[in-house]
Amino acid sequence: MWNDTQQHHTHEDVKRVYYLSLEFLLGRSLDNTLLNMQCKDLYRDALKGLGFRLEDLIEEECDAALGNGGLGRLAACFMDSLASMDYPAWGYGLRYTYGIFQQRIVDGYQVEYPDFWLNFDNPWEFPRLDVVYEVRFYGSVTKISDSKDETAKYSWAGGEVVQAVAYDVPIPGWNTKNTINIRLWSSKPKKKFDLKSFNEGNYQKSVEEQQMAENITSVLYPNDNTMAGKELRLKQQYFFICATLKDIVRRFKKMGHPWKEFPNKVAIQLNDTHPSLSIPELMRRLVDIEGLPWDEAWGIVTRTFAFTNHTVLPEALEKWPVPMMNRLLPRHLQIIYDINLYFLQNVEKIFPNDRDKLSRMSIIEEGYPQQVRMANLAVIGSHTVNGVAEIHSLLVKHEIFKDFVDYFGVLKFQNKTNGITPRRWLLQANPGLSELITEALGNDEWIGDLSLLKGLKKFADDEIFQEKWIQAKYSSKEKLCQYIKDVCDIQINPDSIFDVQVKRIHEYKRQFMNILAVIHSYLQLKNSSVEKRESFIPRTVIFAGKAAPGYYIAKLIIKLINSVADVVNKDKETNQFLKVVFIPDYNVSAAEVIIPASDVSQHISTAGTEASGTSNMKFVLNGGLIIGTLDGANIEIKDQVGQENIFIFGCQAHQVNDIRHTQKYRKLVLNPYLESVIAALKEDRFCKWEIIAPLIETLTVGGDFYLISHDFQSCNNSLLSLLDLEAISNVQKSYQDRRGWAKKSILAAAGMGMFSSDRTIKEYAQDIWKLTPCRVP
Ligand code: GL9
Repeated sequence: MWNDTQQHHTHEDVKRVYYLSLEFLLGRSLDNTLLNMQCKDLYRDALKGLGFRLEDLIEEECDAALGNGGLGRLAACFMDSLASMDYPAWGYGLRYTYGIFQQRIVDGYQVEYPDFWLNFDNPWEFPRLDVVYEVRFYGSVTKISDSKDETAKYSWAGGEVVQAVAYDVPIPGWNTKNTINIRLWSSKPKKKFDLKSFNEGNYQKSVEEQQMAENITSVLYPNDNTMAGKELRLKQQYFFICATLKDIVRRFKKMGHPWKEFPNKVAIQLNDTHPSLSIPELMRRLVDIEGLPWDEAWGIVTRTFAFTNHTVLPEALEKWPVPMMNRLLPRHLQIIYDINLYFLQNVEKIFPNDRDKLSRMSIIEEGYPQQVRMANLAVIGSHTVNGVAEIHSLLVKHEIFKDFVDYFGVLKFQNKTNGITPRRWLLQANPGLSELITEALGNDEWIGDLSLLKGLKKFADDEIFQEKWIQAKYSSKEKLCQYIKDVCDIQINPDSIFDVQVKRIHEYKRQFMNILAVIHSYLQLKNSSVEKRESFIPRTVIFAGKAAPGYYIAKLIIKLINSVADVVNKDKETNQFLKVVFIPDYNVSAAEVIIPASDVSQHISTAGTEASGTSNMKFVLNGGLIIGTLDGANIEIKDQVGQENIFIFGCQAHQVNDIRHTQKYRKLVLNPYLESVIAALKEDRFCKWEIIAPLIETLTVGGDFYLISHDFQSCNNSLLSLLDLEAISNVQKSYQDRRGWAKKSILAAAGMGMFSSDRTIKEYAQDIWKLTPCRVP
């Protein structure tokens, strides 16, 4: 089917979309593949005949963890949707030898271990030793014709040359033959061994060169929402897009179309700025190698590329020092200068005498050293720019790319709210709930059309259905209990409220605020009488997530969570009411166990900082309710599920600047509850004060940039509305609440139709790629 798909697309000579991403966070493939190919039962029986259990075999597989978090997982969900909806699509990425590091917790601290996921080979990849391209770095540029600048010819030669070898990963769609391809590049030395150097006694140098080539794809940079700035990272980016474009161009040329047809046959989506060197690279291919005039080439380039921005955090916007790029990619830097020159000349015509505007819009940022702004390059070289949720796309238009909106017009800037694939995140992760939904709706068409979930609304008050719904949730909770027992050796109570926050650890995501609120709850419990405690609904607060290895404050947040967990879990007076768990090594497979089990989950970033979030969608789809801020896709989720089925708190994005300003110019007064929490920390009640003092100082010294103090009160209130110490004091009341809760949970899940990545992909295909499905007969 994999081959048939390619042959059919070639035969039909269709337009293809290429999704270029430095990250694909695929997780495991076996279960998902069996479900998508609708042969899981058959396979289970066959295995049984051989004496194996499918469930055991599934657990043997390593996660393919070639991504950091949301951005890489989004790419994986998009591949599933592209395949399932019969789009002619390819994913392109890198085959890192080491994926995202494995996290262990030692003495409460994160320790990183290499993720050597290929140790026992990867049965899902097919090495394509016949698909190999050379990639050049460094070297020099010579002018090879004397004509005027615009038609001058240049050649780039010398330097180092390495090879890119293709590894193909099949992505079968659900309920279709369409099986698309993710092509991942692995770097290899060009010549096996430099015998000349060796004979000259330069053994060390020849081995080093081999090493250098293999280094390029050896490790995924483990940063979330920050840029690495290392030369090796820039090498990875160029290595990736050079091989990818050669492959795309080769496939196009095989069909024998004239160059002007390129944008009608090829759409390239840039997943963030990471692959945006593609823009000068395609220019180089067209002008230097294919001999097209500059303007014609630029027309082709700008009708081919589209760019997705995934964050507004300034520390994530990629910039490369001009001297570094000049050394590594001398011809590309020249091309970037030319693109910039022609662009700024045009801007100047429309906005004369606005030097500030020109300097903001320039691809080159002045300074020592000068820097290449990759976001400006991506905007200028693309026909469409999109954000990933409504609020984020507004910030993209009105703040980060405001000048470009003035110049290009607003139509170039779109929104494509993220989505998740219901195949992995409901059908696979939650078979119990899936079966119940299929039974209630009368068929399984919801798997391919998630909007059909709205049919569950009519069961929201149905007592029998509610009971089944609660049972499905309960058995997911029992599974998570077992998982936590296995990996953390902590016994938790499946009847307690599971309150979950799992995502990369980051100040803007405010796990810190969550754990401070947990301390507050604990102190309240400690100060309550025994009778009062009895009326407290038990709660288990579950954290998981990795911190970037160089992110000191994020690592302290992990230490604080574990320190609080140690004390709270051991406290015999309170531990039947409150427990805290930090699950180590959060990854896709852990998410598949954790997400179906949550009663509530926290998505509590400072308003205006989380572009979208996608786990928020996964939790609600699995019948969990959100405690969240008005940020990212939370806002659209609230609109879809109704505000009575989501717990919203905290300030709004448009208020953030004023609050920061006020805090700066009047002395910041911390919330009194927060003061008492800090007082307890100063008494060393959880860990030594010296250890976490630098973390607490982000509230008091730096000016509480993420507004934890400001939002703390309302954060606690939203928790208290769930956990009010006075509330729900008898069995009958809690039983009533149980039904009320089930109703909210059903209605929330029923409202999640629009968050299928099928919907997202359909919008990209129609509005950006101009791509039509092509079904394999
Ligand atoms: C992110 C945003 O932070 C998320 O809010 C968004 O949901 C995803 C997908 O659009 O993109 N941008 C980003 O750099 N990361 C995101 O998750 N970080 C990682 O993927 C590690």
